[in-house]
Amino acid sequence: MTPQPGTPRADGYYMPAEWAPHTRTWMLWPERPDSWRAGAVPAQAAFRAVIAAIARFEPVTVGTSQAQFLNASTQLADIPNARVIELSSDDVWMRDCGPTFVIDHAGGLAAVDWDFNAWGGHDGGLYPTWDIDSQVARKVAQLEGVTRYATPGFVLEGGSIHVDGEGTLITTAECLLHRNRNPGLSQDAIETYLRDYLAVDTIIWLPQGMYNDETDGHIDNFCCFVAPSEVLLCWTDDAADPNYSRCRAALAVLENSLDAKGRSLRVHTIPIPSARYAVLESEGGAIGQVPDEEGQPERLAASYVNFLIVNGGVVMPGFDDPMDAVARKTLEKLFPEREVVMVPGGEILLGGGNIHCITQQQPRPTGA
Ligand code: KQY
Repeated sequence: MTPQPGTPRADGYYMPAEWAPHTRTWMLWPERPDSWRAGAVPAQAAFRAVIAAIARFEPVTVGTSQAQFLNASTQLADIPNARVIELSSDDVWMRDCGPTFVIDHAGGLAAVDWDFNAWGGHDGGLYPTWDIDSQVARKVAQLEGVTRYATPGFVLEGGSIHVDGEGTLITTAECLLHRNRNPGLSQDAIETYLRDYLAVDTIIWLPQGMYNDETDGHIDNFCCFVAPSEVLLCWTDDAADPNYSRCRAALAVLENSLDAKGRSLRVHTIPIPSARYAVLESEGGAIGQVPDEEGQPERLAASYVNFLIVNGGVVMPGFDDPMDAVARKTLEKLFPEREVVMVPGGEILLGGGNIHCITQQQPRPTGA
């Protein structure tokens, strides 16, 4: 299927908010040994728990390699709402290599297939080849039989944007303006892509995302919309935490921004869990910390904002941390009509992301 000419906006499509109804959630199955320790066995158990949690609320489609198809099918066999399909990928980050779905007001669904370069290509990207990931969005669009809009020459990951479905988008300059994404494009030219492909009018640029996030500061690990004109921002009051200044810089921007409908934003905050570090693997499991370039243990970008809103629920990561209970209460207050389900997120974090990063919602068009 050749991509659709023109742009989604010109054809009446827009990206709905994550809280709008879904048809399903798409995921990929972990296997890659340089991302997932111990033969990916602990990661597969963690993914299984996420799949089971989401499947309580809506169907989940899980793509696997040919080699993992039977294993995944067996492990997920008792989750009735989970479907396993053979859909190869380089790793598991469906948010980033999968399509961004857009809908119209007449029951239509389409997919945006952004260029993908594994978070930076050969200038700081996270794996050396990404050609299989680059085909994931196209394969999902074909499986669903929907129109696909491609953006040749324009790199974007789904985790680097959040929308309110009413014309506003939030992102970070750290990621979208990074030299390893679209070095030939000005901020204005990048905004034009976002306006044309997602039908947004107002773009709010936070300076940075979470400290040491290997995605170069994806917004979905730092700040998100929780309702029209309401956002949730990671927060720490510990001045020694490298996130301290990042949180304050983001707050200053959010407090001085209006959304596409001219409303001020109400900013809610959620604590950052205690510092967590990458671990070295041995035969027996984790034995030590991975040093960063200065020889310090590598801080992981743990965040409770990396949750997924599903039909009637919110599936959030927990870190076996004293802040888990506070974070859960925060989401329960913000989403009183949804059930908040906390799933262990530590193993997924070791791979470089969390629940939002490994999922992609397919909105249910409601306008027909
Ligand atoms: O969206 C994400 N958090 C992707 C992270 C990729 C990590 C690869 N090791």
